[in-house]
Amino acid sequence: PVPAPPTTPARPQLGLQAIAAATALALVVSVGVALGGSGGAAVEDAAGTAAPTGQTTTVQVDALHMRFSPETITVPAGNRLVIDVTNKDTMVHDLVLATGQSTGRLAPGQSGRIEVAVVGRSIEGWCSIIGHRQQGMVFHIKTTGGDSGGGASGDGASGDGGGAHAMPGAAGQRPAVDLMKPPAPGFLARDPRLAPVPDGTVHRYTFEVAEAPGEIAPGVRATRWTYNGGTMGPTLHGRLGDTFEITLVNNGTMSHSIDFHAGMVSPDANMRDINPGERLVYRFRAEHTGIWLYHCATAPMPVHLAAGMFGAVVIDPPDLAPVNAEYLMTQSEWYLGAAGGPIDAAKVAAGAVPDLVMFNGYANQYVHRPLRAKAGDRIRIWVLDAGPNEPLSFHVIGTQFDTVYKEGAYLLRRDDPLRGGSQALGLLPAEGGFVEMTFPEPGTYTFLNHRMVDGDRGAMGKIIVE
Ligand SMILES: [Cu+2]
Repeated sequence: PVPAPPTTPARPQLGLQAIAAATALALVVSVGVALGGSGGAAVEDAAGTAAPTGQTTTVQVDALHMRFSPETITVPAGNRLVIDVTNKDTMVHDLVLATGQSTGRLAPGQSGRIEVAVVGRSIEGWCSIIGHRQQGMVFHIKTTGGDSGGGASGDGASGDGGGAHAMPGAAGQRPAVDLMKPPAPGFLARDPRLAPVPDGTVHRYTFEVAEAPGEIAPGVRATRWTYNGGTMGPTLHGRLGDTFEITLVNNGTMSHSIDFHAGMVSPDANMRDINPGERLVYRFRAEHTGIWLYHCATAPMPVHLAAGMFGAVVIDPPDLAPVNAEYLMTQSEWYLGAAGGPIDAAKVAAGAVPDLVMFNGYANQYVHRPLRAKAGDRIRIWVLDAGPNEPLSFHVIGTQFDTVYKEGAYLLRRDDPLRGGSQALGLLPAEGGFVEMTFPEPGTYTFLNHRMVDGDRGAMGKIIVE
């Protein structure tokens, strides 16, 4: 007998799940054949316990911008259903139902039809092109006046399309947040420009800690823990040798603190937890140039940081080249808890996949409120990865960096004799630097975390060049 190959403890379990899934699939297929039986693709019965009414409901559904519109339709139980789908998008889509019917692939401009004999229960649908369902191309059929429970959902998910799902894209369901939704018309993005160094060599600030409600993505509100009210604290900007004096005031309901990487001080007193109603003065001198993280250092640290208690200190290197504009992008993550509530500390502790990855405290804010430049402009973008967990590979589509500065040193300079160029500034949590670039011609240049799943979770923005 052949000895069993060594396996990790997880593998047999995965194998069993796979077998179970295959068995379940085989069952569904055989039931489908038995019920459908008309020679074509297997079609599952959708009638449930509803008696046929003899009526037909016809709906028009458009596929556009990676969405079905309308996304949810309601059909009187017992009616026949005809769905006419028109692909108004610029790419190929289809609509398949959990019961087995499909429009087939639809080229842009093409239409297709699905007919359901009798609808008696909820049915889920989606676009079957790989990745589209995870991007949010889902479709819900609901019934009135009949057995609307326990629908054909395809993967055991609930038929309640309005609910938030914890894991984006898990089991092909709509992500917890719809990042394709625009923010409200009055939405103001955080100013992405780095303000100039203020006068003087001593910079005094008061940071008030408060737990405050706010928006972190279009339509997504949460209770952030903040320095001065924002998802990210104020940006401090100074020169080598400057002194910073920050008075931290705890107006929150729990202990908080602050840790400035930009200074060298004993953590014991300066970074201590202060309780609600207390204050402390934190003083440091800028001994080294660069972009530095500050964050709350109260346990559990990743929770306090991700909840909004972080920011940037920029200490200019002495010989910075002139540029047309200077920006700052700080990446952080959010782990959604209850609607409007605080961050989910259990997700953070588990190292879960973040629900949102954002620049300057709001997912995709510069997609909706782009930066602007002119062809030929030279810009500098300071970049900081606040984390707490995700790395950042900062890339701008359509241009190259001719100057890269990371963690206190130039990796590349504009007059590089080898004509070297750079495509991404790679940063681990708490690392920072800047990149400089020019724009060859007018267009829309997207900047993003080229760890693309994080770009797709909101670490993205646009620069419109005229
Ligand atoms: Cu804190």
